[in-house]
Amino acid sequence: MKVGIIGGGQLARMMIQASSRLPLDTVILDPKKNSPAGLIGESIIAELNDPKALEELSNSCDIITYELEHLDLEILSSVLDPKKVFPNLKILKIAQDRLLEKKYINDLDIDTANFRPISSIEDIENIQFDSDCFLKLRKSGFDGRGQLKVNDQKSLITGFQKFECLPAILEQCIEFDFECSIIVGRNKSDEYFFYPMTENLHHNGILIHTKLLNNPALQKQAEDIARKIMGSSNYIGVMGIEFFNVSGNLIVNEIAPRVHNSGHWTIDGANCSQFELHLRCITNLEIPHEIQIQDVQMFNILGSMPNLASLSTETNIFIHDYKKSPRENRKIGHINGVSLNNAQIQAIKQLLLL
Ligand code: AIR
Repeated sequence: MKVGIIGGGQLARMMIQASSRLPLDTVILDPKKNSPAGLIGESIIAELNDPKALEELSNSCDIITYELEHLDLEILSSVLDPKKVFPNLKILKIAQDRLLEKKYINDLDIDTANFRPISSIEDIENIQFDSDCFLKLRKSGFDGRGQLKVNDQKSLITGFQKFECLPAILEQCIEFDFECSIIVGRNKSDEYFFYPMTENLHHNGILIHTKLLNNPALQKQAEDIARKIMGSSNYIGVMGIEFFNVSGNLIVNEIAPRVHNSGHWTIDGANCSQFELHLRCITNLEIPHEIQIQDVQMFNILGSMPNLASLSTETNIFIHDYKKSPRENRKIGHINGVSLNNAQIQAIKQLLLL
């Protein structure tokens, strides 16, 4: 069986690495020859919205998946056989657009931050501010891109103009205790695999650290929410759901219809990584019925690769280098640490300037 992956970034790279344990071949589509995934696997080199290349991918693969959501849905729908695409294109459409996403979630009786659409300067005229808000582009923003904090009409208008008056939402800032997430897999037989939740620390909207949360009440809430979202959308594959914890109540921040950065710890801390689980779910390979977890933490490496030689001989520390060129705040690798002692945590933080 062959799986085609649209996108050749680190997420595709880690899927290819996981596929070596499975009876599967993979091919990626990416415009760059030396993309993180292209460096280790077969690739078709073309733009992600090139209909001919997508057709080639579709014809040569049994199953198609994607590792980023900002794709041209019209082209995908016209070229790909929907029976081969997982997660389905309906949930991709929802997850691509913050307005559709929030409405979908609220319609399932799941809480999100309060929001309103902003499509023109006129939409801003009657807005009264009683708390800080985020102006967020409906489409194409991630890792803190396409969002701005605003607290009055003037800053909102300036922000909207800075975003070239593209469709956006205005979202109320949530006073949360901490941010957390769950990674879940669902297969074609409606079987679920839930990883334990993690608490996530962000800096400027970019994830820098995850550690296991270990909170049964929140875990139960998160699993119920995941079942509602994934069941109602007939979701097949792995999904990441990000939450704000507000006094023990989970509020959904956003969903990712793919493997997720806050699940990278599963490579070294679980019996089945999120990448392997995703491949198993979409290709109908059996998924594990038991979960074995280690006490693991993940630290993102942003910008450029520091000299990590001092960590590389530690047997409980695993360095993952995506082989990307350096760029400010770019996710270029991560470190997983199993049962780290305090000295090791300090050493990692120092090297990563956290
Ligand atoms: N990605 C996809 N959505 C969010 C993220 N972080 C991953 C995918 C994608 C890569 O980040 O693997 O290909 C793009 O990273 P960059 O640094 O090239 O922008």
